[in-house]
Amino acid sequence: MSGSQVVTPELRQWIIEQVQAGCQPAEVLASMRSSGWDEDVAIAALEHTLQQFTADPLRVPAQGLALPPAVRVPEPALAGSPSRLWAGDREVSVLVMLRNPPLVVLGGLLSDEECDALVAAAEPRLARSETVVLETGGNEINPSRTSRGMFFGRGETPLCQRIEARIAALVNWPVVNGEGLQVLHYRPGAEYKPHHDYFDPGQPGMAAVLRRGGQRVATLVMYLNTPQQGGGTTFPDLSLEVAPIKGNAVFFSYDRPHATTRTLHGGAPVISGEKWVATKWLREGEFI
Ligand code: PD2
Ligand code: ZN
Repeated sequence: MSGSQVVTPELRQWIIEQVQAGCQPAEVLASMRSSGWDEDVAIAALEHTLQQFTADPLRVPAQGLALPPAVRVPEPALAGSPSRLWAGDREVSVLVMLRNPPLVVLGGLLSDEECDALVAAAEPRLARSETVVLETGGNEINPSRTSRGMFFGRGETPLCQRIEARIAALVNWPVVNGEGLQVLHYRPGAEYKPHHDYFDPGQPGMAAVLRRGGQRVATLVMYLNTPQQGGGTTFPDLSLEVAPIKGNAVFFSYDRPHATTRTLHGGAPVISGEKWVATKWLREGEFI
């Protein structure tokens, strides 16, 4: 409980040492949260300690401590805690809802036939998944991501169009702000280690990525099959794991490209069976 947590001089010294060693304040906050510190107490301790620390002109400058500004994000109409949401052409169940970060687990977003059709269309086009290279903005194979995947162009097929329109209606965000659907396939042992989906704006290669519609502001992971064991979507900062169930999905948004959004997430290793997902990323503006 926050009432019993006391910020000692030793803790302040530890915070300063972490920052001097090159840790970002958000990383220090995440360490404090994972060792049991109440979030409000940890933020207050960080702010107070770093304000005092950076006020000393002989020490590190205060730059880099400010958060990027918050932006508007897509959001399903969850006011009044509905158990079902209208998604333009079908109703979807609300299975779990979190306010901070905004996260909702949805039941029945896709039909079995839609899941199977997406898998069938994607399978011949799969290649080892890549991630964005921060320095250049290009793509590369990354050992932390051992799935195979492919991208559909936005609106590439009538099925893509139907799903994109459904998502747009569900989260109140224009179709044109969406990237094309990405389909991923994981075999036993394959995983996607925890990461953020937003782009780090401080990295040089990001200017080119951000020109195509600005930041990512939300993610929808749709499960196209039900693996026998493993393959959940994990949220380490929330101690949450979403079970991959065919036709269901998890949606979450992040209003700034910063770890304080607590949207760190990963695809846990598949233990047995295989896993298929489709990911939809939503941008601030029109994705071109
Ligand atoms: O496959 C997943 O569960 C998963 C987990 C984390 C997918 C993504 N991230 C992604 O495509 O960004
Ligand atoms: Zn992700």
